[in-house]
Amino acid sequence: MSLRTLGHFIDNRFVGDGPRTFEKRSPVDGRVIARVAEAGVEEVDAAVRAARAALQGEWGRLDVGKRADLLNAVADGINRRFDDFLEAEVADTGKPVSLARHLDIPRGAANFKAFADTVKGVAMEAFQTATPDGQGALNYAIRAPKGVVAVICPWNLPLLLTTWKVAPALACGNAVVVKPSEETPSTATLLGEVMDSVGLPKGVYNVVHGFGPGSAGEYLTRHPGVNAITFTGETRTGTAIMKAAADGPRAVSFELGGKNAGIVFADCDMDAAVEGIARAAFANCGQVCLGTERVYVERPVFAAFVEALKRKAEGLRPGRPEDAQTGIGPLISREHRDKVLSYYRKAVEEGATIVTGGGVPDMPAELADGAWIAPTIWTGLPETSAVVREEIFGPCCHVRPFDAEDEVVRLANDTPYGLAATIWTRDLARAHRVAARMEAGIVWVNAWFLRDLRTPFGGSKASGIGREGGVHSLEFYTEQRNICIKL
Ligand code: NAD
Ligand code: 6OH
Repeated sequence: MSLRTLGHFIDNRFVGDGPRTFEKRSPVDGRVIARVAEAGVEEVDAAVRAARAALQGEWGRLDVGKRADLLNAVADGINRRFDDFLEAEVADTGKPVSLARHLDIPRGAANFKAFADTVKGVAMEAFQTATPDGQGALNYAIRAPKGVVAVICPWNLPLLLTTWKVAPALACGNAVVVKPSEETPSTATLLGEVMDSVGLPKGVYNVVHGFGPGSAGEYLTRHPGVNAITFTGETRTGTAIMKAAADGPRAVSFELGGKNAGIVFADCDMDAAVEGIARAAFANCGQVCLGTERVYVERPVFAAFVEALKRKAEGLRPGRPEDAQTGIGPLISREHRDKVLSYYRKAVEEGATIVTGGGVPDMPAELADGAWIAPTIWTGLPETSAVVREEIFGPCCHVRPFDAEDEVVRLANDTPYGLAATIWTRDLARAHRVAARMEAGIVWVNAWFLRDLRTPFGGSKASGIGREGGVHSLEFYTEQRNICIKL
């Protein structure tokens, strides 16, 4: 593939032939695949001003039905250019084509359809109020957009997570400035072409490229013209962004890190549990915030479970994304691999038994500069070890036996995070009981990553602030204005 040049998308035009650019490398073989413009203060300011102007123009007057029509047109536009999105997402991330074809790109389109539907059916709150003259008053609350929304995105599911925030923001009538991850600049940029082609008014959707601190991310979150910030990424970054949002202050919606538990009871459908935990631990090379890096298995089935999970891990063939035999792609970058490998070393220092993996697989010479890593399973670590407590964000998990329900609930909840949990059992009463006791924003029973876009999504504890999804997104992307009419 030829070297791509990616500019910012501001006021429905691509800009960015300035002096500041950075290189995007392929995670598969380390080749430079794109040269990307890096936004400075001026470009970020231009994007925020374009968004503000859009709110004051035609977009600000468009009724909800027309906005919903445009969102549906964006979804159709993504589907029309499905192969372009697929190619761009796979090039940036190195993930298997089969995964992006079934998850990332369809969810990009589905997010727009879902929020087009949601916003059309939103009801108003109204009260009849008694007054001393007996005539009464009518109170009702309308929803207005928050204004200019900054959307800061990570690299693991780029289109899926960007559109998960852009779609409700636009459905509610906001204008957005998106800052994609420096690792995955392509699909948000391509989305600009779709937005323009379906007639989205100028300045409603803007994209600025760059890094976090001292770059586009920080400039955007500090910009006083931004009314609200929605962010998906690491908890530590969320803390930095919240400090920036304190000036104003501006509202934040945060989807942050996780260290999610998988709980396998002895009465489960074992094949389904092994399959489900394997996906939760290794899909997208373990780079899913909802993934399972801590697995607790009831003692009678512990040995059999570990053995079956090992076979699954060893069956995942690393390879080129387009190869149908490929079961696992590389990590996003060599830098991220250094971080994951530091945990692989730490596990050994902390006394883990390595069931499988633990290092870097042998790859053919042409892929040797990629960010390849072996899916890894450990046992035998204390709950206090860094590997069991900290989010690694790689294809790995620690498996530990348990004996009692209360014990496993305590173990699963003993974490600063609270994003997700997955429970495997055939006992319905136990499923409800244990699910309700999980300190997590989403709990799956006999499933993982099964999503209904109308449900509230977000994290407890250090895993986030707020809930998005369906009507819950309205709480963040709109502000209610109460109107009191004396009758
Ligand atoms: P990250 O926090 O390093 O970066 C996310 C984005 O923030 C990037 O665009 C980055 O450039 C930007 N950024 C970094 N520092 C910034 C700053 N000071 N100000 C403004 N912007 C800044 O996260 P990542 O490494 O891209 O993604 C992996 C992390 O995201 C993991 O922790 C994962 O759990 C989390 N994640 C959470 C969810 C969820 O729904 N809870 C979903 C996906 C990923
Ligand atoms: C994290 O890596 C995955 C997040 C998923 C969603 O936000 C979603 O809407 O499915």
